[in-house]
Amino acid sequence: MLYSVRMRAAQGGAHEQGGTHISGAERIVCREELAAVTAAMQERALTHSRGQADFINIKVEAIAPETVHYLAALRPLTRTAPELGASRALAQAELYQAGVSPAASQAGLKALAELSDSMRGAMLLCAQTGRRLDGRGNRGVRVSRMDISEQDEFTVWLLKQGLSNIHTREALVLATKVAAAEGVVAEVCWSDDPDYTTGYVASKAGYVRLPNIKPLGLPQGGRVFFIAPDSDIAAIISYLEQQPVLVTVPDER
Ligand code: WAQ
Ligand code: MG
Repeated sequence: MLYSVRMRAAQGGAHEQGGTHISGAERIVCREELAAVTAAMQERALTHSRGQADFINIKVEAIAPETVHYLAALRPLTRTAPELGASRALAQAELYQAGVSPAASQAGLKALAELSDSMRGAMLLCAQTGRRLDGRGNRGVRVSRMDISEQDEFTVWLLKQGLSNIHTREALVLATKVAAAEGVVAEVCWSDDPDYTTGYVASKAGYVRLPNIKPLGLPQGGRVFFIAPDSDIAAIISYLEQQPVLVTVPDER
């Protein structure tokens, strides 16, 4: 049996009582790893750069191994712009390439830039009009039940590309699951960790890292998933929240 382990932590009370989102994490592990993984999640919530959590929710649920979808990781690429404006322009260009209209990508970047408090989930916007589709308000849609299939092999693969940090590792897993959803055109993200200023645009075509997309010290970040017109929103949300996914190292070409 495998276990989905999900953590969300807030400060000033639980999320549903208006607390500020501090940290979240999603893993899929075997029985032997459970104790260590839940302990590490608690520690992460209590020592986070966004502040010390006073509410931590850790949920453990068994997953039948045969329900897991295996997906090859998106290939990462880095496009470095010298400052925020140029980096966001690159984000817009990448989103356009992926099939997001200029109006929709503008609406998405504006929605992220204007967040006063970080959400614990993502906003779903129409890739054509930029209209919000998920109706989840400040909560957003939290992608869950995903992890790396073979941790050590994945580490080696990332290192070969000069990538080693935990942000990239976790974001690649999430972006790979999201990009594989039927109806998802692209994603844009930057971290809510004040000390992490690299974001990305991801689509079925790949994962483009974008350094300098936010100012250093800013605790606001978020995610926008752009959805093709006429998609089944309930089915997309159900896949994002429920479908177990393990991400594998892509075959060498
Ligand atoms: N599902 C949906 N949205 C999420 C999830 C999730 N599981 N986890 C985080 N978010 C949203 C939420 O609004 C957070 O406030 C926001 O994303 C940022 O989350 O390769 O660290 O975990 O170097 O702070 C990009 C890495 C790192 C780029 C992004 O995001 C690279 C990052 P964070
Ligand atoms: Mg964060």
